[in-house]
Amino acid sequence: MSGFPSTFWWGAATAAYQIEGAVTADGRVPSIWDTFAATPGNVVNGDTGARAADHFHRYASDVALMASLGLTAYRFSVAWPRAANLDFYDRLVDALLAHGIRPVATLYHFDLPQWVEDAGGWTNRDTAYRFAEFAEAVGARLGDRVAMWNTLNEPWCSAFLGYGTGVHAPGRRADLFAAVHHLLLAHGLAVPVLRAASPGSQVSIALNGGTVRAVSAEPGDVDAARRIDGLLNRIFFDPVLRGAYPADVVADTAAVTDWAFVRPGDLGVISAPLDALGVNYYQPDLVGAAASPVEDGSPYPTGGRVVHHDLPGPVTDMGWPIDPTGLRDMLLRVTADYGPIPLYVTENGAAFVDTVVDGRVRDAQRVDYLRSHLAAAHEAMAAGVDLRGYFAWSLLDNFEWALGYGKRFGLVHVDYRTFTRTPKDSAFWYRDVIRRGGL
Ligand code: GBH
Repeated sequence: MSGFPSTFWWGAATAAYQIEGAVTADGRVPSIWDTFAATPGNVVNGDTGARAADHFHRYASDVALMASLGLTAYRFSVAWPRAANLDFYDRLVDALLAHGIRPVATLYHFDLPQWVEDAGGWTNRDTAYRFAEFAEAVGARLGDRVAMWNTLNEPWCSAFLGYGTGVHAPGRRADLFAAVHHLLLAHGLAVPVLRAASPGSQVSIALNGGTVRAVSAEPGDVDAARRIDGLLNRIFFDPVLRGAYPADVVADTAAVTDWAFVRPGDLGVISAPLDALGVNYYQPDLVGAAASPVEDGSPYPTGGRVVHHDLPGPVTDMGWPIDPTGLRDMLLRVTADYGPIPLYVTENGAAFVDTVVDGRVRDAQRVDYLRSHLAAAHEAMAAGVDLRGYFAWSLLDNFEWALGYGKRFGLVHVDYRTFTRTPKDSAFWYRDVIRRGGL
């Protein structure tokens, strides 16, 4: 069926705190997720990342496993709390290159050092400058070998969940829009630093792209979709790619923030040209107007004017609807509104209840999910989207943040007592897709 270009990057993605464990090894300092997870009630079952998938000790066999699946790229994150000793990443990158796998490094995937949070975290402007220093240290150490950099992963989660709802670390209610701005400033400051340290590689950012749809064509519902699209997507895409915050978002949020933290020159820094753009896609969001103000528990400060509707049809173990047209539409929209720029799907995947039976995990639902989403990505390419690669989330079952180890996103099953890896049927299916160069 659908062939992909021979240059296409076939990848899988992970994040440091979700897989590494070894939280005190090599001088690693505590992160906000160590603190948050240690506080009862924050993470399901009291789970923490203390052992995770033990990848820190098992990286060599994990890289061999990636090679056996035929991956041509691997997206991992570098833990800022390990800044004092980056030896682990040095070994990881060398192992990847030895197996012909492109290293794609993300510099921030939710794991702020606790000492940075204690100084104000992302609500403090200084954090952006501390991040640029970290980027410089990582660039100096790995810049000769990393193929692509993502400055940040999903700053929406860091700001709206970390400083809004408090479902993510640090779980502190504060001016989440200050956090948005300082995250974006951190990104912008890191771009030239990484370019200087790593002239042969690409510099990018991984944003979550959620396709927001109105429940009807009624003006109130269309306006609800505009608000949520503004707060989920445009609040990040616009400053990074157009150098301005969307005027409607600034107006919509006037009751909760004055945006006084935006200083002259910041948007020029934030909109430093990129080589590529990463989009993480999981599910669409269906929204409409609220008849009377509602408190829906969503992370969006919309004054209760918006209702989030359930979509009909199947859902994953996260309760997220399965709709690959949302990925196609997101890629088309990003290209139309912000392109032309090379795109990568930096995360896409699904959690299901996976069990090992006679050494095998029959995750047919994940195969369907991945197949339909790759087909949707291919459709977007046929319509002119410059998509250069795809990273399945995730290589391994891992610590699913506030939901702990109960949600399994991996292509590879992890037994958390023995740390045994068992490639699921989806891993072998993905290997065959990569071998064929298409579906
Ligand atoms: C990603 O987050 C993370 O990068 C990754 O670490 C994580 O393991 C993976 O996905 C799976 O969760 O429903 O109102 O909250 C994705 C988180 C969830 C963020 C859906 C946007 C939609 C808005 N995304 N969310 S809302």
